[in-house]
Amino acid sequence: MKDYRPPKEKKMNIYHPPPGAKAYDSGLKYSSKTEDMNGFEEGVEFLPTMNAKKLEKRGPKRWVLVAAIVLICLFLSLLTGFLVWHFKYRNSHVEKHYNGHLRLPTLRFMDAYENSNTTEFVGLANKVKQALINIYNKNPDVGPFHKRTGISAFSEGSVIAYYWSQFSVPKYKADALDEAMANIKALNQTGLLKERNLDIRVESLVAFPSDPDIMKTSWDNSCRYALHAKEGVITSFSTPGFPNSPYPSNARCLWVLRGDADSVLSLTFTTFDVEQCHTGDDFVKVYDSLSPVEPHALVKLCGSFNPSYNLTFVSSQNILLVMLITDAKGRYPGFKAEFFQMPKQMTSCGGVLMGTSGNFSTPYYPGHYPAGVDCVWNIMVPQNKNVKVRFREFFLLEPGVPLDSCTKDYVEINKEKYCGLRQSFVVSSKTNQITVRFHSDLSFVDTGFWAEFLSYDSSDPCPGKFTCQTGRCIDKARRCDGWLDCTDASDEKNCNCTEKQFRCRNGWCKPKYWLCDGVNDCGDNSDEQQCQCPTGNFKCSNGKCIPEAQKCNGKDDCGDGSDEGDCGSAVTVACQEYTYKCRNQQCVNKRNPECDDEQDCSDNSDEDNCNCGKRAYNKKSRIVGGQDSDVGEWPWQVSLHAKGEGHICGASLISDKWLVSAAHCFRQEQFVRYSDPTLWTAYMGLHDQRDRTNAKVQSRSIKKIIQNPYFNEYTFDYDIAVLELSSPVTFTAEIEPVCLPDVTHEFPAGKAMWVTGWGATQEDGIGAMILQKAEIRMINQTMCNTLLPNQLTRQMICVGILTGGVDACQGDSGGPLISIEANNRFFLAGVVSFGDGCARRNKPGVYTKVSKLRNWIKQTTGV
Ligand code: 4AZ
Repeated sequence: MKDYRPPKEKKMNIYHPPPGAKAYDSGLKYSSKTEDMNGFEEGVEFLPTMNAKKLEKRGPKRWVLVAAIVLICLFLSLLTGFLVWHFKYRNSHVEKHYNGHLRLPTLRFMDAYENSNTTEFVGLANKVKQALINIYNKNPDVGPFHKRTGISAFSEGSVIAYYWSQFSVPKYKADALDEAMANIKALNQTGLLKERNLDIRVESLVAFPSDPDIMKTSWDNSCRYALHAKEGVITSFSTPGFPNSPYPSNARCLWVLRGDADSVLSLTFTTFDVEQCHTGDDFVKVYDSLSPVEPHALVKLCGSFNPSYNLTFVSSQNILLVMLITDAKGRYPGFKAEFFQMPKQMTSCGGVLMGTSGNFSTPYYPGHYPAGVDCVWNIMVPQNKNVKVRFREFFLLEPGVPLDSCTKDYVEINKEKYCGLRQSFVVSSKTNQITVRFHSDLSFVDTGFWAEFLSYDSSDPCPGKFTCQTGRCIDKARRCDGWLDCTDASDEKNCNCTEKQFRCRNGWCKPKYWLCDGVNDCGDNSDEQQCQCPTGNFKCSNGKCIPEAQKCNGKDDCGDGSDEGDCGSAVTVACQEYTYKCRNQQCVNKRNPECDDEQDCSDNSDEDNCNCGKRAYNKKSRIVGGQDSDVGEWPWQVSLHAKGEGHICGASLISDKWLVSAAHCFRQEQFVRYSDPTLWTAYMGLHDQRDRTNAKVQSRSIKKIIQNPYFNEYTFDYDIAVLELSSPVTFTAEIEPVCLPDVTHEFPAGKAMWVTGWGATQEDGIGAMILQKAEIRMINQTMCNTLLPNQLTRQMICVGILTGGVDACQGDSGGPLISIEANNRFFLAGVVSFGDGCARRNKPGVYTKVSKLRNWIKQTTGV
């Protein structure tokens, strides 16, 4: 290029071909003769004649050349675009996996089909594989993309073959493949297909897309087990290494369980402890099939269950598949399970029930009912009577089913369907007959129901009582008292309000002192409307109205801090009485920031010492009201025994060596010095008072009892004490500390809380043997003062169910009142202190307010 000189204006460089060379051909023809270039000869500069690489720089030939280059570039980019589209998008493939099964109606099952190493298995598997490929090849949306098919098992029912198929399909054809596989039956048009040269018939062919979680290829598939039940024998199996070492990580373990033809299997997990559902991806799934397909999944289990939780499942055929999927993290023991076979007829259910009363339940209750059953009970009571059915327990919950649709498992009576979890309810008939139908579909099962039927006199269904429209009988005094005692509210309809009541807009009568208490008692909120602040104002917790602009301005305009307590995300603000103080002395204006698993303080001190308030066992809290707890449900609960007297008070574990209880439990009495620590023994991990020697129980003597110095024996003000254990306890699944709320922690009125203890189960009654639990609600301080006049101090809260019937009682004192806070963490909101009797109407229990005494606990125990 060094010979090139820039061309002068309007002058052209002309290419001189070397002797014998052809003119440059760009598609347009140029003459190389200079005479053709009239008028352009002057000033023409020439490139060296021998430089064949030099191109003409000017003149029409150059434009043609440029156009040609542009066209070529355009063509090349189009080609590149097409190739990218073709290979990256149009031709990019996705892997698709399906599981399914089919029936071979002309064959008879033989034992050899149970073992995949036998020649019989291999021979039949090859035939079925080929039959499936033939079927796939009939559809252009399926056949061309088929990669692999395998037969995983055979079972009885003529012969049922379980298979999996893998496809590699261009992305844009994946939906068509899904659709074709969902209608795979249609490919097998006649429904009964005799495969040419294969000598087998295929029917009832189904395919389901595999769960992508299950299809990961990097699993260690080495744990596969095949077990066949023996007549009259219970067979046990467990996860590899159980209980001495954790189950393998990144594993997919399968247990194929079988029974003899015409039997069904009963499977029970006797111990179950895998990774918590919310922290990892480990789970166990049980299928009513030998294919791991969602439409035949009976249950998906994760976390841990205490031994008393019923984990029994019954198959609808003589097969079950148990699958354990584990991820890379976590070290958990796994499960131990047992199964046995029983005759299929035992699953039969329903029938005719006669008499004046009786009981009936879903098959295997309280074990889980089988999938795919239909039961019909025709109930008939004497001719001159009517009949009602009371469902005592009702658990028909299926994942993903809206409670108002009951599309899967349900009970049907008088054309109305019932499903989900329900508290005791009654359905009545206006004749002497009623028909109860129960249906379970092919997937996901629950424990079902147990119910009783009763005959009643149609002219007087509830002698001496009020009859709800649902058929339930309630005390006459409960009619028009403002409480909804009938589930359909029929006890509160058509009432004349008394002078102590006001009339809601919807016509209901409610006690006057419920007006403006912050709770929507009327249902239409009319009891709270006259007391609202004018628009543009904020209503403080103490009822005061302040301009909206003063909310979250860093100043306590309400006087109770309620305008500054909850201002969204934590922001460092000037410290006030109601703002949470971090260890670095900075304050944040987020409500209840401690141990909520979010960093709110810049030094993260709000999340320090948060090894508390979590329980190891899964808990499905299904019933409201006093009832038996499960083992490990309240792992901070402590039973305090006094020498020679047994259980006296409850307490809560707050660290490995400190307990919180009520000061009044340790009063100096004339003959017994309850303040003497040597009198007491604390039992941790206790469930049943009769079983204190259980290995899960840890007992300790008491080293120190510190009553709050302000405790008042007469008013029960400051009713709190801390107790030091003689030596620390070891935390286990049944023994864990509870979290303590910060001084600024707020528990709003109406919040549900749990109270637990071995106290009396009725006023003047005797203590419970099994730890009891009851769900109650926080009541606002104004209402508490109205209901328990002149009794409450600022160190007390009142909590209960004002209709009565649920409460703490004698022997529960000192025990925990628990609030479930952010991320399912359990906080000690109160200590059982006293009450006006037990479970009386309008007489909630009184509890020591722990948040108020948080600093004192810290000072005395360091916790
Ligand atoms: C008691 O005597 C007691 N209803 C505890 C709580 C209540 C009543 C009595 C609350 O230990």
